[in-house]
Amino acid sequence: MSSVCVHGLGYIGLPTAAMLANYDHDVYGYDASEEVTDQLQEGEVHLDEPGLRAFVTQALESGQLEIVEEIVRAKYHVICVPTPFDDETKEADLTYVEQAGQAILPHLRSGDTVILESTVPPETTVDVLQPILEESGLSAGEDFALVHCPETVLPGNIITELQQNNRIIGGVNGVSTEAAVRLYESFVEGDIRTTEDATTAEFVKLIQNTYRDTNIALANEIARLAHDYGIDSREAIDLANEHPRVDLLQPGPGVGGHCLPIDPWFLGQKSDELDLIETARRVNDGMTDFIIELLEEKLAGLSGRKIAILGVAYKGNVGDTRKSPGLKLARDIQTAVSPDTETVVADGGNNVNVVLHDPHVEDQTLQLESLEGALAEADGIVIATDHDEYKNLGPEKFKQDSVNPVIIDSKAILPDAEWMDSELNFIQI
Ligand code: SAJ
Repeated sequence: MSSVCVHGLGYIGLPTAAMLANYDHDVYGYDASEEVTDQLQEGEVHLDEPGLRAFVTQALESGQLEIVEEIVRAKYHVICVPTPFDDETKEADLTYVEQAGQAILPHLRSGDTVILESTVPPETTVDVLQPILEESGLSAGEDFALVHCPETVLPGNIITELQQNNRIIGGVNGVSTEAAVRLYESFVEGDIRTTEDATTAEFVKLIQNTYRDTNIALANEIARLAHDYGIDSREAIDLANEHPRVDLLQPGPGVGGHCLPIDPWFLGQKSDELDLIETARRVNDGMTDFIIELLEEKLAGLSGRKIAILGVAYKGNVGDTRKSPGLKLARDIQTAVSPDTETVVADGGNNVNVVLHDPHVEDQTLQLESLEGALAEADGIVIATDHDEYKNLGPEKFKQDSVNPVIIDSKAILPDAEWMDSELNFIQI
């Protein structure tokens, strides 16, 4: 068993640290945030992910996982820091990767292995991290191993996928790759595929998420086409997927989270070749406009209306609102009615009153309403996230005394037959 220092204790770093600890490695978890460090030292888990609390508690209580306030010397350093994205420049901000490299520098010894798991633009491992680590006087691939091993876990199912997914490991040379394989094979049950090139591993991760984003864009365009032909897009997609070589994903209010809406742009960091990929991004971002068009058409304008958005997490059963389609919809509705509005407000101060509900999100700044409060007197209701809590809502919950609301089920989670039969103004996209 090895000593491992995990840098960054977010959605990837924390479960990875706990996994390694639960497989008997001596793990030191470091996070630059004092708040996160304090909470974890007290045994509190700050992330909403099924099973994570018990998993981390087990690792902490066994003594195999220690939350540290400073980086320590370790045989393996695993970097799981965020790589924020600038919406304006469409560039990755690699500051946290650079800081992690600087923090490892004084502790790096011959024979150690540094693994970058954060999603990064191609060539980051060799162009950004390697020069920083080589300030130590040691050479990557000769004195220490340097590797990119992209994380591939799905939020909502992280612990299972950490173990069961196949992994891709790309070292700067064969020796580096092998050093990382030794660590991952201690807990990964899926196949471990290797490449002796960190840039290929970075590229593969990005094209996986780009494939999914582009596939969803096609589904979203199909939904718009189906609407024009008066067809049920979900039924059409289901039937199309009967073909053995067709596998379309599902339409929705857009694509959120910190991965799919961002990673495609990383591919363009040092290339001008984005075309279809860029169009797919635009199609997905345009789904909020499509929903607004539907609302405007059905309500004869949005001015003076109350619109309830159910679900501001970026997807079902998680509490993460990063790049949430529901929040984008709220902002876009307000901008459509009052173009000067900059922030989401739930007080009806503008010409349209947008109210938000989400049973998984805890963000106080969003002024979330209770479900009853959100639905009361609403002229338009949009289901923007497929939380389980919304799946069993019956038409009677939406019936109002004074208004006949338009209900847009953008995730197709309500049983449409029952809803179509109700007298409500119901649209599924
Ligand atoms: N979505 C659709 N239609 C679909 C599927 C998803 O509109 O048919 C939307 C979701 O509602 C959500 C967005 O796409 O807004 C992204 O959700 P997701 O479940 O597709 O993916 P993420 O962002 O939670 O996780 C992805 C995964 N990548 C792939 O499946 C290729 C995960 O395995 C990665 O580890 C993760 O990105 C990451 O960290 O990169």
